[in-house]
Amino acid sequence: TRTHSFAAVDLGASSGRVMVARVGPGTLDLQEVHRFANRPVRTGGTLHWDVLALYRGVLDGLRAAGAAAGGPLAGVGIDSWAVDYGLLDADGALLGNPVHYRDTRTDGAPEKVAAALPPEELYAATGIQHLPFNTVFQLVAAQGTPQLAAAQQLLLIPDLISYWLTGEAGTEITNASTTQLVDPRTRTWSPVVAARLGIDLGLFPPLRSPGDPAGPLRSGVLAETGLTGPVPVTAVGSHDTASAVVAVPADGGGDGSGFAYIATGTWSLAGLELDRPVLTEASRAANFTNELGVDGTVRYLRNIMGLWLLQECLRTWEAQGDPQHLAALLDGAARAAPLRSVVDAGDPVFLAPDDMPRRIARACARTGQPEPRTPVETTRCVLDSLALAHRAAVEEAQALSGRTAGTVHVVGGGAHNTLLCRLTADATGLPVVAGPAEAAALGNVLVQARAAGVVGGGLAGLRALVRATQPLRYYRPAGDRSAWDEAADRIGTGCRGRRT
Ligand code: ADP
Ligand code: LRH
Repeated sequence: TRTHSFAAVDLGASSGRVMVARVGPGTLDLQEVHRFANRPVRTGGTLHWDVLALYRGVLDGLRAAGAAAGGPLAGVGIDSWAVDYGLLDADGALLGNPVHYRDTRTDGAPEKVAAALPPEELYAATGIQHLPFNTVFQLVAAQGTPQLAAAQQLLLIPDLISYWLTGEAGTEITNASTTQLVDPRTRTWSPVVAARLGIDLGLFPPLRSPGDPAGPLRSGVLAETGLTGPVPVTAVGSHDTASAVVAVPADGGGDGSGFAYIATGTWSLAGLELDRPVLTEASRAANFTNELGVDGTVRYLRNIMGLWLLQECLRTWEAQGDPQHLAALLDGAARAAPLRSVVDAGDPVFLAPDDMPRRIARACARTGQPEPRTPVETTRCVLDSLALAHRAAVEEAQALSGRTAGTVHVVGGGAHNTLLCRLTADATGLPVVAGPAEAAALGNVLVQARAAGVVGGGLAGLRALVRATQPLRYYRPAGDRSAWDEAADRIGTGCRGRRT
C-alpha cells in the first residue's frame, strides 16, 4: 500500500487522546481511537498531574491504535502541554508526581528570579514571555527541596512519556524552549541564564529535534499493547502548540508572511510564524514569546487564558448543582447582547482553579461594567473577551514583528466553537479559516511521516496536504469594528498578558 499508519499521542490539559492517521502522498486521514480525561489531583495542598493515569491512557490508546491500523504501526509521536516536568532518581524512577503549572508553588518565584536576573536580561537571553509558571520559576521555587536534591534527570512531560515507552531519554527542543532556559538565536541552552539562577543544566538529557529518532517501543510495551515490533518512536514538535502550528492549513510558506494563527483549546495561543526571534524591549513589554517551532521557525505569540475560562465556569456550575450543557450555552450566547461586558483574558487572576463565574463578575464590576448574571451571559462575556484578546494579539504581533497577516487560522478544539470563530473574524476584521480541531495530532503525524520518508516537503508542503484533506470552515468579518475599540477601552489593557 502507499499509505502508512502513524499514531499520535496528544495530551492536552483537558483531555488526552491517541489518534491514528493513514498518511501517504495526497492522503491524510485521521481517526481518534482513544480519549481520556486529564483530571489533576490535589494532595497536601499541591496540585499534581496524574501522570500514571495519563500513561495508562497512552497504553490503552496504543492498543486501540494497533487494532485500528489493521497492520503494522509505522511510528508513534508524543506531544503535550509545555513547561511541566518529572524528576527521576539515579535508577530512573519518578520522584513524585509532576506538579501542575496552575499550582501556586511559583508564587514569589518571579521576584526571586528578578533579583538575580532582571526581566529585561532574561527576555533578551530567551525571548520567552513572562508566565509565572515557566519551568525556570518552577525550578527556582523547588530549589532546596529534597526531591530536587535527589534528582538525576529532568524530563518534560512528553519526554517522560517517551522515556517510559522506549527507555531512552532526550529533551525535545520546541518544548525545551518553553522552559525559558533556551537561547532562541542559537537554539540551545542559555548557559548565562542557568548559571545566574543556579540551575543545573546537567539535569536535562541531550537535546533532540523534531524528526529525530527517539528509540523503538520497548518489548514490555509491545507485549502490553499487543503491537508487533519494531515500532519506532519519533521526536515530533513535542510542545502541542508547535505541532498544532505545523498543521495550520495556510496557503504559502513558512516565512511568516500572510497568516496569523490562533491555537485555541484550554489556552489561546495567538500570533505569527517567524524565521527569527523578536527580542526587543517593546516585545517584552507586550509580553510576546518566541517559542521554537518545527523546521527552524519561531512561534511569535501571546498566551491568552483561552477556553479554560469556560471550562472552569462549567466545572463551577456543576459543583454548585447547576450543570450546564456547552451546546445550549453557546446557542444562548450567540443570541445574547454583544459586548455588554468584557474582561482582560490575559489577567493572571483567572489562572488558578477556583470559582470562575464569580471572578469574571468581579472583574466586570471593577471596570464599571454590568456583571453577567446568568450562565449564558457569562458565556457571552467570555467569548467576547477572548475575541478581543485575539484581536489585540494578532494586531500587536504584526506591529512588533513588522509582518502582516491577511488571514487568521483558528485551530484546536475552539475551531468547533462557531460563535468564537465568528467573533474572532469580526474583532480582527480579517477572514478566519477554522480547522482542523485536532491540529496538534495532525502536526505530530506529519512530522513522523516526513521523517519516515512517507511524505516530503517543507512546512508549506505539509500544510498543503492538510488544506487538501481536512474539512475547514470560513468566516468573513462583519459588523462595526469601532464597537470592539470601545470595549477594549473599557478594560484599558488592550488585553495584554503582562500586568506586573
Ligand atoms: P486541550 O488540548 O487544551 O485539552 P482542546 O484543543 O481539546 O484542549 O480544546 C478543548 C475545548 O474545545 C473545550 O474546552 C471546548 O471549549 C472546545 N470544544 C471542543 N469541542 C467542541 C464543540 N463541539 N463545540 C464547541 N466547543 C468545543
Ligand atoms: C497549550 C500549552 C501552551 C502553554 C501551556 C502551559 O496546551 O502547551 O502552549 O503555554 O499549555
